[in-house]
Amino acid sequence: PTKTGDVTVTKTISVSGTRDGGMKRYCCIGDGGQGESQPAMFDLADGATLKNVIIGSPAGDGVHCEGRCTLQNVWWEDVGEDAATFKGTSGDSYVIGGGAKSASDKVFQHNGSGTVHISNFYAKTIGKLYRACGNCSTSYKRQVVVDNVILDSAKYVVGINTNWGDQATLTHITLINGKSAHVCAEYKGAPKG
Ligand code: DGU
Ligand code: CA
Ligand code: CA
Ligand code: CA
Repeated sequence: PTKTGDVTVTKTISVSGTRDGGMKRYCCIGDGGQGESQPAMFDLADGATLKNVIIGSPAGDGVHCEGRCTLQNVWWEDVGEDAATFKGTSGDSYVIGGGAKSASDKVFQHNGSGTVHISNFYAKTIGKLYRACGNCSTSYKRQVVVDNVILDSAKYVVGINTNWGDQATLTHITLINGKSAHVCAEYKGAPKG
Protein backbone atom coordinates (compact mmCIF):
# COMPACT_ATOMS: atom_id res chain seq x y z
CA PRO A 1 0.00 0.00 0.00
CA THR A 2 1.18 3.53 -0.74
CA LYS A 3 0.75 6.04 2.04
CA THR A 4 -0.77 9.41 1.21
CA GLY A 5 -0.05 11.24 4.48
CA ASP A 6 0.18 10.94 8.25
CA VAL A 7 -2.34 11.28 11.05
CA THR A 8 -1.13 11.64 14.64
CA VAL A 9 -3.13 9.53 17.05
CA THR A 10 -3.20 10.55 20.70
CA LYS A 11 -6.21 8.58 21.88
CA THR A 12 -8.65 5.97 20.65
CA ILE A 13 -10.62 7.16 17.61
CA SER A 14 -14.33 6.31 17.74
CA VAL A 15 -15.93 5.38 14.43
CA SER A 16 -19.60 5.06 13.58
CA GLY A 17 -20.81 4.82 10.01
CA THR A 18 -17.92 4.78 7.53
CA ARG A 19 -14.43 6.18 8.06
CA ASP A 20 -12.31 6.27 4.93
CA GLY A 21 -8.68 6.93 5.89
CA GLY A 22 -7.67 7.73 2.31
CA MET A 23 -4.55 5.56 2.78
CA LYS A 24 -3.11 7.84 5.45
CA ARG A 25 -0.85 6.27 8.09
CA TYR A 26 -2.30 6.52 11.60
CA CYS A 27 0.21 6.41 14.43
CA CYS A 28 0.59 5.59 17.31
CA ILE A 29 -0.90 4.12 20.47
CA GLY A 30 0.21 1.64 23.14
CA ASP A 31 3.71 0.23 23.44
CA GLY A 32 3.86 -2.45 20.76
CA GLY A 33 4.16 -5.21 23.37
CA GLN A 34 1.88 -8.05 24.42
CA GLY A 35 0.23 -6.25 27.35
CA GLU A 36 -3.52 -6.98 27.31
CA SER A 37 -4.66 -3.61 28.67
CA GLN A 38 -3.47 -1.33 25.87
CA PRO A 39 -5.98 0.99 24.20
CA ALA A 40 -7.28 0.36 20.71
CA MET A 41 -6.41 2.81 17.95
CA PHE A 42 -9.94 2.61 16.51
CA ASP A 43 -13.17 1.68 18.26
CA LEU A 44 -15.98 0.83 15.83
CA ALA A 45 -19.64 1.03 16.76
CA ASP A 46 -22.10 -1.61 15.55
CA GLY A 47 -22.39 -1.43 11.77
CA ALA A 48 -19.27 0.70 11.25
CA THR A 49 -16.79 0.39 8.38
CA LEU A 50 -13.11 1.35 8.52
CA LYS A 51 -11.34 1.44 5.21
CA ASN A 52 -8.16 2.50 3.42
CA VAL A 53 -6.04 2.91 6.52
CA ILE A 54 -2.40 2.16 7.34
CA ILE A 55 -1.98 1.42 11.04
CA GLY A 56 1.54 2.37 12.11
CA SER A 57 3.44 1.02 15.08
CA PRO A 58 3.12 0.89 18.00
CA ALA A 59 -0.50 -0.04 17.36
CA GLY A 60 -1.75 -0.91 20.85
CA ASP A 61 -4.76 -3.21 20.73
CA GLY A 62 -5.46 -2.34 17.10
CA VAL A 63 -9.11 -2.10 16.09
CA HIS A 64 -12.02 -2.96 18.35
CA CYS A 65 -15.40 -3.81 16.85
CA GLU A 66 -18.18 -3.41 19.40
CA GLY A 67 -20.74 -5.02 17.09
CA ARG A 68 -20.82 -5.99 13.44
CA CYS A 69 -18.10 -4.24 11.45
CA THR A 70 -16.24 -4.18 8.16
CA LEU A 71 -12.49 -3.60 7.85
CA GLN A 72 -11.66 -2.98 4.23
CA ASN A 73 -8.16 -2.45 2.86
CA VAL A 74 -6.68 -1.93 6.33
CA TRP A 75 -2.92 -2.54 6.69
CA TRP A 76 -1.05 -3.17 9.93
CA GLU A 77 2.68 -2.39 9.62
CA ASP A 78 3.51 -4.14 12.86
CA VAL A 79 0.63 -5.64 14.83
CA GLY A 80 0.54 -4.69 18.51
CA GLU A 81 -1.06 -7.01 21.10
CA ASP A 82 -3.41 -8.08 18.32
CA ALA A 83 -4.69 -6.43 15.14
CA ALA A 84 -8.47 -6.42 15.67
CA THR A 85 -10.94 -7.74 18.21
CA PHE A 86 -14.50 -8.71 17.30
CA LYS A 87 -16.74 -8.18 20.30
CA GLY A 88 -20.22 -8.17 18.76
CA THR A 89 -22.59 -10.80 20.07
CA SER A 90 -24.37 -11.66 16.82
CA GLY A 91 -24.19 -11.30 13.07
CA ASP A 92 -21.39 -11.06 10.57
CA SER A 93 -18.21 -9.01 10.49
CA TYR A 94 -15.89 -8.75 7.53
CA VAL A 95 -12.20 -8.24 6.85
CA ILE A 96 -11.83 -7.61 3.13
CA GLY A 97 -8.43 -7.03 1.61
CA GLY A 98 -5.52 -5.51 3.50
CA GLY A 99 -2.73 -7.17 5.40
CA ALA A 100 -0.74 -7.45 8.61
CA LYS A 101 2.86 -8.03 9.60
CA SER A 102 4.63 -9.08 12.78
CA ALA A 103 1.99 -10.39 15.15
CA SER A 104 3.75 -12.14 18.04
CA ASP A 105 0.49 -13.95 18.72
CA LYS A 106 -2.94 -13.31 17.18
CA VAL A 107 -3.98 -11.13 14.25
CA PHE A 108 -7.79 -11.37 14.59
CA GLN A 109 -9.23 -12.08 18.02
CA HIS A 110 -12.88 -13.14 18.27
CA ASN A 111 -14.24 -12.45 21.74
CA GLY A 112 -17.94 -11.98 20.90
CA SER A 113 -20.13 -14.34 18.93
CA GLY A 114 -21.37 -14.56 15.34
CA THR A 115 -19.22 -15.03 12.25
CA VAL A 116 -15.99 -13.33 11.22
CA HIS A 117 -15.30 -13.44 7.47
CA ILE A 118 -11.71 -12.85 6.33
CA SER A 119 -11.04 -12.63 2.60
CA ASN A 120 -8.35 -11.45 0.20
CA PHE A 121 -5.93 -10.84 3.07
CA TYR A 122 -2.13 -11.06 3.36
CA ALA A 123 -0.15 -11.65 6.54
CA LYS A 124 3.52 -12.17 7.29
CA THR A 125 5.26 -13.42 10.44
CA ILE A 126 2.29 -14.12 12.66
CA GLY A 127 1.20 -16.55 15.34
CA LYS A 128 -2.42 -17.12 14.32
CA LEU A 129 -4.49 -15.35 11.71
CA TYR A 130 -7.61 -15.92 13.87
CA ARG A 131 -8.32 -17.11 17.38
CA ALA A 132 -11.71 -17.76 18.92
CA CYS A 133 -11.30 -16.60 22.52
CA GLY A 134 -10.30 -19.48 24.76
CA ASN A 135 -10.95 -17.87 28.11
CA CYS A 136 -13.55 -15.14 27.64
CA SER A 137 -16.26 -14.95 30.28
CA THR A 138 -19.00 -16.16 27.91
CA SER A 139 -18.48 -19.46 26.08
CA TYR A 140 -20.02 -18.61 22.72
CA LYS A 141 -20.04 -20.79 19.66
CA ARG A 142 -17.98 -18.79 17.17
CA GLN A 143 -17.57 -19.12 13.43
CA VAL A 144 -14.88 -18.00 11.06
CA VAL A 145 -14.84 -18.11 7.27
CA VAL A 146 -11.44 -17.57 5.64
CA ASP A 147 -11.13 -17.33 1.87
CA ASN A 148 -8.23 -16.39 -0.34
CA VAL A 149 -5.46 -15.47 2.04
CA ILE A 150 -1.69 -15.60 1.64
CA LEU A 151 0.21 -16.27 4.85
CA ASP A 152 3.98 -16.03 4.91
CA SER A 153 5.60 -17.53 8.00
CA ALA A 154 2.46 -18.21 10.04
CA LYS A 155 2.37 -20.69 12.91
CA TYR A 156 -1.36 -21.34 12.61
CA VAL A 157 -4.13 -20.32 10.27
CA VAL A 158 -6.86 -20.49 12.93
CA GLY A 159 -7.41 -21.63 16.50
CA ILE A 160 -10.89 -22.65 17.66
CA ASN A 161 -12.56 -24.21 20.70
CA THR A 162 -14.11 -27.49 19.65
CA ASN A 163 -15.85 -27.98 23.02
CA TRP A 164 -17.91 -24.85 22.38
CA GLY A 165 -18.89 -25.90 18.85
CA ASP A 166 -16.72 -23.36 17.00
CA GLN A 167 -16.50 -23.83 13.26
CA ALA A 168 -13.85 -22.76 10.75
CA THR A 169 -14.33 -22.82 6.98
CA LEU A 170 -11.08 -22.36 5.08
CA THR A 171 -10.74 -22.09 1.31
CA HIS A 172 -7.94 -20.93 -0.98
CA ILE A 173 -5.25 -20.69 1.69
CA THR A 174 -1.68 -20.19 0.44
CA LEU A 175 1.10 -20.83 2.95
CA ILE A 176 4.58 -19.49 2.22
CA ASN A 177 7.41 -20.72 4.45
CA GLY A 178 4.70 -22.78 6.10
CA LYS A 179 6.39 -26.13 6.50
CA SER A 180 5.66 -26.35 10.19
CA ALA A 181 2.42 -24.36 10.08
CA HIS A 182 -0.76 -25.78 11.57
CA VAL A 183 -3.96 -25.18 9.67
CA CYS A 184 -6.45 -25.45 12.50
CA ALA A 185 -5.47 -25.68 16.16
CA GLU A 186 -8.28 -27.23 18.18
CA TYR A 187 -8.55 -26.17 21.81
CA LYS A 188 -10.85 -26.81 24.71
CA GLY A 189 -12.04 -23.37 25.79
CA ALA A 190 -12.03 -22.65 29.49
CA PRO A 191 -14.66 -20.11 30.58
CA LYS A 192 -13.90 -17.88 33.53
CA GLY A 193 -15.94 -17.85 36.72
O1 DGU B 1 -5.60 -13.39 29.30
O2 DGU B 1 -8.59 -13.11 28.44
O3 DGU B 1 -6.31 -12.35 24.10
O4 DGU B 1 -8.79 -9.91 23.78
C1 DGU B 1 -6.22 -13.62 28.33
C2 DGU B 1 -7.39 -12.88 27.85
C3 DGU B 1 -7.44 -13.09 26.37
C4 DGU B 1 -7.93 -11.85 25.72
C5 DGU B 1 -7.57 -11.84 24.29
C6 DGU B 1 -7.69 -10.45 23.77
O5 DGU B 1 -8.18 -14.18 25.99
O6 DGU B 1 -7.38 -10.76 26.35
O7 DGU B 1 -6.68 -9.91 23.39
CA1 CA C 1 -4.63 -10.96 23.67
CA1 CA D 1 4.28 -6.84 16.55
CA1 CA E 1 -6.12 -7.84 22.54
